[in-house]
Amino acid sequence: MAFVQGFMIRLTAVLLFVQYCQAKTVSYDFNVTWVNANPDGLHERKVVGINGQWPLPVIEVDKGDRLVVNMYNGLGDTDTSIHWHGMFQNGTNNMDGPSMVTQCPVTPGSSITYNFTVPQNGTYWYHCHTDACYPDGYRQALIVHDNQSYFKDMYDEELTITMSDWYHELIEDIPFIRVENPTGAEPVPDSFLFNDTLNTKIPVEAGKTYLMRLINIGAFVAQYFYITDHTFRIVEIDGVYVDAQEADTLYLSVAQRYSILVTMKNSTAKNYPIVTVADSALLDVILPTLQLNQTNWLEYNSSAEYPQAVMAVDIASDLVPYDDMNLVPNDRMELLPDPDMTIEVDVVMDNLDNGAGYAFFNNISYTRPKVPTLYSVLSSGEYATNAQVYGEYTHPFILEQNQVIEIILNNQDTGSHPFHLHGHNFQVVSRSPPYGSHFYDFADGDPVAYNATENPPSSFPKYPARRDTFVAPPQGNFVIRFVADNPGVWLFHCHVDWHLMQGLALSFIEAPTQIQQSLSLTDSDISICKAADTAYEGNAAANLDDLLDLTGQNKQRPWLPEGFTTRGIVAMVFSCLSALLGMGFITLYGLSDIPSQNQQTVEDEGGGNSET
Ligand SMILES: *[C@@H]1O[C@H](CO)[C@@H](O)[C@H](O)[C@H]1NC(C)=O
Ligand SMILES: *[C@@H]1O[C@H](CO)[C@@H](O)[C@H](O)[C@H]1NC(C)=O
Ligand SMILES: *[C@@H]1O[C@H](CO)[C@@H](O)[C@H](O)[C@H]1NC(C)=O
Ligand SMILES: *[C@@H]1O[C@H](CO)[C@@H](O)[C@H](O)[C@H]1NC(C)=O
Ligand SMILES: *[C@@H]1O[C@H](CO)[C@@H](O)[C@H](O)[C@H]1NC(C)=O
Ligand SMILES: *[C@@H]1O[C@H](CO)[C@@H](O)[C@H](O)[C@H]1NC(C)=O
Ligand SMILES: *[C@@H]1O[C@H](CO)[C@@H](O)[C@H](O)[C@H]1NC(C)=O
Ligand SMILES: *[C@@H]1O[C@H](CO)[C@@H](O)[C@H](O)[C@H]1NC(C)=O
Ligand SMILES: *[C@@H]1O[C@H](CO)[C@@H](O)[C@H](O)[C@H]1NC(C)=O
Ligand SMILES: *[C@@H]1O[C@H](CO)[C@@H](O)[C@H](O)[C@H]1NC(C)=O
Ligand SMILES: *[C@@H]1O[C@H](CO)[C@@H](O)[C@H](O)[C@H]1NC(C)=O
Ligand SMILES: [Cu+2]
Repeated sequence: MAFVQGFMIRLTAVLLFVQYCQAKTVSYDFNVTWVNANPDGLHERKVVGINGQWPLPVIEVDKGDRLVVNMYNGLGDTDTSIHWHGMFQNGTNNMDGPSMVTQCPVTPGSSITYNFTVPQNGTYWYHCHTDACYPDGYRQALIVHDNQSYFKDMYDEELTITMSDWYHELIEDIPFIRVENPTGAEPVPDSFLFNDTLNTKIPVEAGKTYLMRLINIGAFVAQYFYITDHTFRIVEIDGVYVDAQEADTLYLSVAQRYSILVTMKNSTAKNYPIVTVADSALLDVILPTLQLNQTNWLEYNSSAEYPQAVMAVDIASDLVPYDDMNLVPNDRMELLPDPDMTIEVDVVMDNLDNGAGYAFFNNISYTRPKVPTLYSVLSSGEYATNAQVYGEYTHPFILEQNQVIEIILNNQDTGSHPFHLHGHNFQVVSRSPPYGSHFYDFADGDPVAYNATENPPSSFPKYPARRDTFVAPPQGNFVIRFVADNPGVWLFHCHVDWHLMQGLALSFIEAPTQIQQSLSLTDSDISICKAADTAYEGNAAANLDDLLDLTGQNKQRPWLPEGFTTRGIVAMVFSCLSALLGMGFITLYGLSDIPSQNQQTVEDEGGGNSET
């Protein structure tokens, strides 16, 4: 036995060594420019292309490779950056991509080189992380192949499939944060794409098993996924291998990934619909022209017909997706111990003094600092462990290295929100029960905050599912845990881009002293900042002389005076605008889910907030 064990250890070491030797560098040159595309066949528009192409290139690497992407911003009019969604960037926090968090925005005419190793496996994606730029097409799959996965012998071929919502207008041309939309109703997409197009026929061979990597690269809307008359096995979520689990329907919020094994039938007589259905519960208004469901096909036989999916009569009760809480990571990582630090946040949608709708963790709507937060860490010496340096409006939390962190999130909003943590995946230890007849449906009632008494640790899963994006149910709550074992500045935010725009984000400053020991500003970082006319030293207010003086920091707008309510603003706006025919539609989609309140309204106050 001892001999065998010793041999196995040596063999493993050799294999690891061989693997290490084989790790290669995969390089891409990205010249980012505007190109035209018409993916839904309804409307040609300007999209962000790479090297003159759109859809963008799928990045493919093997586990352990180094990925180098030289990006040139040839957009002419728009700043940009790339986030590698799900990549831990362990030791390379400066490669994470969000502007004003770990780098300055890359202005037109500037370049940046992203350069990091990929020790993870699985299905990821990359997307722009500067302002709201990825819905304009700047997003695509990033696949890490792993020929040592436990399911490597269980499939014949791999397929990568993205799904997304799609707008016909440039994001900057879609009105959103403004007094005419006080409830913050999200703009409704014009269509839903399947792998950046529609009516896709995927040729398959009878009897074969495919590993399908599914990624929702959308900006807002979650989607159901199923294949008529086929079940499948879930083997990966967000880069984490899970024990194969039979399922027939999935729910993918934006930014979530699932890998599934689908075994084909033996008969080539028919083609079968692959169906995606947009979660209409998220939409305030559904125009009759909006096609929520899409039929694509497993093509067994190109001379057979391509049947349209027969949709469930009642989507809410007939489409029951697999609950990701029940998945067990294949590595059997156990529930983390009781947390060293617990952060409890409420998700709130409310108005600020301009009457527009914003999003808050507790009472803070994330507002970008004057210096990228990572650069504040690097330039603040021993003050780096003082949260004050990072300004109130980046909503900073200082984490000590290797602490177990717990986030308790209470969603006071009537919509669901998919939360994403950079630099980590997290254990999903609790989530409030589903509401209504349907998984993420909202049933009338009051928000339910997490109650630790009712959820003792003994009720937590022994091997909790881990992922990097998880959905908070409407008016419900969730609890997640992770270990602060990755020094860096990491954003935790809602992945609905509209909500991020509204400020639904907070910052973790994880092990700042260790960050200072491993990273420093490079000449290239500095020249990117200079081109962007952005400070790269000092606190959130760009003050290097007095790191605790935040005078001049960017702030969220002031609160409305006491007594003003959303309902009041709606009433006011409506009375102002009812005179202006033609603006009706934009206004109306903002009016559809006004919470009823019995408080004073703007009208009761007999006055209005200024900016109308
Ligand atoms: C990027 O592409 C544009 C349009 O094709 C071209 O004019 C420009 O020279 C390219 N820039 C670089 C750095 O490759
Ligand atoms: C497994 O992948 C590595 C690269 O990560 C490659 O070098 C090796 O040849 C692959 N092995 C097999 C058996 O395909
Ligand atoms: C990427 O980083 C590695 C390690 O720091 C370095 O050796 C290599 O030269 C870098 N490559 C590029 C293209 O910058
Ligand atoms: C989806 O699109 C990507 C990018 O165009 C392509 O590489 C991939 O093969 C497509 N997937 C399928 C199943 O056709
Ligand atoms: C990555 O793959 C290896 C085997 O190829 C496995 O041991 C490891 O647990 C995987 N990582 C995750 C996060 O699933
Ligand atoms: C297809 O045929 C194989 C080999 O005969 C058999 O093992 C398998 O169960 C069949 N699959 C289905 C879905 O009937
Ligand atoms: C393909 O479908 C056609 C039309 O239904 C049918 O006549 C043909 O036999 C099928 N071919 C195979 C190989 O199953
Ligand atoms: C798909 O959804 C549209 C509404 O978006 C509906 O009119 C249509 O009947 C649905 N298609 C099927 C096949 O159910
Ligand atoms: C948030 O609440 C805290 C505690 O009540 C208060 O000190 C702080 O000023 C508030 N911040 C904002 C932006 O309202
Ligand atoms: C939490 O649940 C316990 C047990 O049901 C109950 O006694 C307590 O009042 C609850 N706490 C809150 C704040 O609702
Ligand atoms: C980062 O690397 C450190 C040191 O190798 C390791 O202990 C830690 O687990 C890693 N963290 C993540 C999130 O990969
Ligand atoms: Cu959200």
